[in-house]
Amino acid sequence: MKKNLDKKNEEAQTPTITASFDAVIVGAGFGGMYMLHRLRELGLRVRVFEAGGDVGGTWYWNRYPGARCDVESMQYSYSFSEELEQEWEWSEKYAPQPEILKYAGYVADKFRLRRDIVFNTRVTSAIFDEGKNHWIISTDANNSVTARFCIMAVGCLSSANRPNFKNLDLFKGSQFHTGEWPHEGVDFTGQDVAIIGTGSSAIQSVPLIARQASSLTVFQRTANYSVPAWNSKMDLEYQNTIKAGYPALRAQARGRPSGVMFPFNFQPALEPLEEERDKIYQEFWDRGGLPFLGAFSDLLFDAKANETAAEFARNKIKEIVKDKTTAELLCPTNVFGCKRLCVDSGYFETFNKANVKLVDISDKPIQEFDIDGLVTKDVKYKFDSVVFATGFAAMTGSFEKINILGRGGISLSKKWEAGPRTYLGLATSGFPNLFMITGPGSPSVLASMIQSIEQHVDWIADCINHIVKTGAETIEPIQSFEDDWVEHVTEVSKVSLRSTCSSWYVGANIEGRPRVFMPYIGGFPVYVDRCNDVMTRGYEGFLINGEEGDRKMPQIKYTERWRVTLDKDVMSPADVAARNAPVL
Ligand code: N01
Repeated sequence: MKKNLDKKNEEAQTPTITASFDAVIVGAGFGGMYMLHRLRELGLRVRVFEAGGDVGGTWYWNRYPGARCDVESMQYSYSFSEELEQEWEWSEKYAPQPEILKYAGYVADKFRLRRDIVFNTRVTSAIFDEGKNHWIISTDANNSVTARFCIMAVGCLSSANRPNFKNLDLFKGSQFHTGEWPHEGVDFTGQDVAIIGTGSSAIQSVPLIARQASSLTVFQRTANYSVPAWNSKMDLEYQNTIKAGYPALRAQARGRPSGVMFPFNFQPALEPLEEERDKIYQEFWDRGGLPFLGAFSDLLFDAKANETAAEFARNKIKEIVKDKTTAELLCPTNVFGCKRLCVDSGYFETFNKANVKLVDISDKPIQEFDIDGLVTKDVKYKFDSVVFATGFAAMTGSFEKINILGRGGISLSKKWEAGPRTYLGLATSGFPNLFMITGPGSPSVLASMIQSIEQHVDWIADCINHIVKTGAETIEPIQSFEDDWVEHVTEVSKVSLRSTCSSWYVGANIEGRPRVFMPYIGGFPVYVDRCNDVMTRGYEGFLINGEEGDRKMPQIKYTERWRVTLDKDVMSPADVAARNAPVL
């Protein structure tokens, strides 16, 4: 067996090289697109490989009915080009998936990105050649190229989780995963449909599928909190006001732990009396969406404070859902906002429809599928189609799909077996010249994604430019700095209630994965400050050409715009951790 494996590795390490580049980028979502733009500006020869048929990444694949962004459109957009900011017009407060995809296409056209992107091509391996200090990148098109730098822009939520249900192959109906939705759409008219999962994807798609299907059965393992989006057509006056002051808005957003600007109440939740507190909750509920978490300062730090928000949200569900048993089952019992808070348009209301049924599988899991449906402990359900809204192998899943081998042939999957280990979520020791955009250990999914992406890309572009300009060959994190960062990421996560439940943030949505809090929860500006310091100190914590010290001061070009001022009015988990004190 070992012999076979050795042979396989040998074959993998001697591919025929068809081209050489300065940099290869894996993925043409918002991260890969912007990385390409920056590296081309620096005069590098770059090639992007993308598994999908066009740009857009997560927005290319997630085409399920109702898919839309949960960050307001005016903030969920690139900020690097003022011209782009000014000319693009969003049609709704929260943009729907087709419009975000159109935006990605528009950016690709405007900056002529597609000419350096190879579509419909999945990278299968990236192997570091220590003799030549370059990466050999192979694809499923039987093609291998080399590159000095390899940048993983593979996304945080891109590897669909399809639970291994017994006998699923026997099922003769249609199967869909929300994260890999057919491009031609799906017509459920006249069908009995099942949906498994009640996370954001289900919460967005359930109301629309219920409008079409004859019947919809929702299989719920864990109830989820959701705040209404109150989505609306874009108010032109609002859009113009934002466009007139975009730099100020972006700067304010960068100062916030979440990287998003929204009203925030500095008061602790237990300070006002119940009646006054509920009035404040109602105000934030009426604004809708994720900003509800800003109703009080300590909702994600103090369990008692959190329970007041949880109770408010549960009461809303009970007000909306007419059937008492269904309403009770839909009421979550875990910490409010611990799993990613969902944002909906009529999710709970949908359970008042005669054709929609909720099945609680929390203690009666799905046992198996059969030819025309599925079986739980004691009930058999029949349906024509099943929708898996079962989420993703978050943060690390897309890395695991690629055979990434660093120094000494060490595999990244092996190195990350007990949880991802990175320095700042940007790079990992033993893998020289390999960068990741919004990798585990960076704020990524806990901040506005495009903002997180832009900050990483600018930092990586400046770093690569420095290596190239100084004539150095390699850069990679120092093990001890990486270890300290991993420890810090874990320590900071403990001050937040978000670390307390079985969410995809900790990998607990999938059986057998290590339980590690993966994104950096210390706050976007705190993190950005750290990245800036590392750069200003000549890439502190990195080995350059295998050596520490004797730093040449870097020329900082793109990272300059990320010199943020921490918004001291808003509670940052890193601040809290540093003070080692509970929040008021
Ligand atoms: O995935 P999820 P998602 N048997 O992991 C259940 C982003 N996003 O695709 O909670 C039965 O949240 C699982 O149950 P449990 C956003 O960041 C954004 O909905 O693990 N059930 C859960 O209910 C979001 O958080 C938008 O007990 C099983 C569901 O499947 C992230 O993507 C829109 C199961 C999965 O929920 C992921 O959201 C959509 C099993 N074996 C997504 N396995 C925006 O608005 C899993 N489940 C931008």
